Amino acid sequence: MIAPIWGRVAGVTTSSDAPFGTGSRPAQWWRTAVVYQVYPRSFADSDGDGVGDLPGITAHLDHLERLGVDVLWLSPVYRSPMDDNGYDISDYQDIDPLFGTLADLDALITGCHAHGIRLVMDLVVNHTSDEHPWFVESRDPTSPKRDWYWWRPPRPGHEPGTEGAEPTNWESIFSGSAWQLDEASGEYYLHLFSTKQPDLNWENPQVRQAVYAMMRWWVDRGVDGFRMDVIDLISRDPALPDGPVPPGGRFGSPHEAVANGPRLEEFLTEMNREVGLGAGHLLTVGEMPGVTIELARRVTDPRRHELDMVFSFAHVDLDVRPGGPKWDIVPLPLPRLKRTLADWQEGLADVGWNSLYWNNHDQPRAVTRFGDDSPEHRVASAKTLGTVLHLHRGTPYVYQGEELGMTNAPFGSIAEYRDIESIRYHEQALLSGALPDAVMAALALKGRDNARTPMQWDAGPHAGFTTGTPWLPVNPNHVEVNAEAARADPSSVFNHYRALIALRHDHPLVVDGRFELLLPDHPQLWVVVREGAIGRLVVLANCSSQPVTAAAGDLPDLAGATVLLATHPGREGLELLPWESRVYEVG
Ligand code: TEU
Repeated sequence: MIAPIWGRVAGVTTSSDAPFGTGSRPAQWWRTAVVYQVYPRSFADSDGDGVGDLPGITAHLDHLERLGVDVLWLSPVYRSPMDDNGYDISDYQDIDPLFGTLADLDALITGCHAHGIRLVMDLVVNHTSDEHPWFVESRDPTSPKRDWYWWRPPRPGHEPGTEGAEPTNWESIFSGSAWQLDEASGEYYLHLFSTKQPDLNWENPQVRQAVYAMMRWWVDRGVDGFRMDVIDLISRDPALPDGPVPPGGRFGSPHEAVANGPRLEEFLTEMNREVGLGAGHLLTVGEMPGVTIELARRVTDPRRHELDMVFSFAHVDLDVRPGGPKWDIVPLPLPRLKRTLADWQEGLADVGWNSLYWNNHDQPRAVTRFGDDSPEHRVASAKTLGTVLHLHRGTPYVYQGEELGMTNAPFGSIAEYRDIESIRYHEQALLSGALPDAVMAALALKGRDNARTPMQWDAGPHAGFTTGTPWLPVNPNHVEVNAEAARADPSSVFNHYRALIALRHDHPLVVDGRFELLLPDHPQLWVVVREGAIGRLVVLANCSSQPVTAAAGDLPDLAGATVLLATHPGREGLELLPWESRVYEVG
């Protein structure tokens, strides 16, 4: 593995064999790092029950080391009733038996560190499970924990349980009302996600202290940071105002009242201080579906001691009709995608830091969505998408299977879906009169199970993921698209990602070069320049399935430039094949 070049960025040298989490680390080590996300349920099953688990991950760390990634972000493995595959947590300080034990997690941390990889936990504290002891206690109106959640009486003048009696008109992100009536007390509780994910009340200082204590416990256990689930939702407008109702709709959007709320940054600063997140060796990344560039600049400004970086949704919301749900899909012209990423590059150029991602466990597969997953173009388009993203300035995130060019899944009927969001959307959309074919078409493009089919390890039964029956069927294309074949093939997507990651470790311009987007309106070409005192890199990419010829006058002078990485090695000239891309080093 290529040793990270911590010193080059921070101007400080450090011993790369110092134990993780101890000693002094240079500030902002994550600027040179690449993060790999593991969705444990779908990564590797060690015990044949059809569900991935912790020992399965530990057994595959060689795959991550070979790829060269620096950090593993682990989606939730905590105790959970699994209503939302672990994003509904009933015990923050234990592991769900489905995934293993605390001892298995300790073994994973040790194994990661032995492979030179840090481990970042998912932190889901906007809500708990309704089976968390805090919420169970909170159901009693006289309990001191009543105020730990958002309990409210019915709307004045309405009987509990009748239509319109919900305290606000808010729609849950998983469809239907965001309020659930508790028959025993006659009051409702708020759940922005499923009914089994009641929202915590961050206004209550005891809630915050309980969360910080839990986080300190994990840091003491040896984890290297946190990815914070929907952290932009933790502060609300205390008046809980109704949201605007779209024409013909029944519910209003809670967005204005709950996203980027008035105390968000106060809470983040407090968390940073109370947990010691600024100690230098930890990585924090906040998932923020509603974040703006302006807010991201503040939250990731190191002087404010909030977060290291955030996940913006700007580029993954572009194929949605403005203001509409994620299922209301519109075509996405390349210039809009380029412009959006460039706006974030420019917005955070002098202050703060970007995260870079195409994929995660909630998004469809990038090669299907932004590339071309046909047999002719799958490999080249997966490589080119990787090249373009990793040559932006920020910390890239690779989602399991992305490094193989895994594609969306060919689900046939709703019975094949397992994701609560997809199932609830299907049910609610049909109830409100949507055409079944349109609903299935939207699910095929955007359903989260596309990202959750099992990791494709080899061409054997169930792709080598399990010896049992997988909880979600493997994609039949695992016969060709799999890790074993990819590792052995020098021209695979895997080896291209490996080279991209090595380039980030080796080349200071990839980390810190000034970013410039050229030809912003070109419908096929994506051209990026990264420039610094030591020279410049030029990324020339054809992001289309047709050939294209670039005009020399439109590009920087490439005379004498060296090609550092290419989808089609050995080719020269300005005519690019479909999805061909090159990274040039100039001067
Ligand atoms: O997701 C938050 C979120 O708003 C979306 O990405 C969501 O998954 C949905 O697709 C929007 O339509 C986070 C987690 O990443 C997700 O897996 C959880 O289901 C959700 O929070 C609740 O914890």
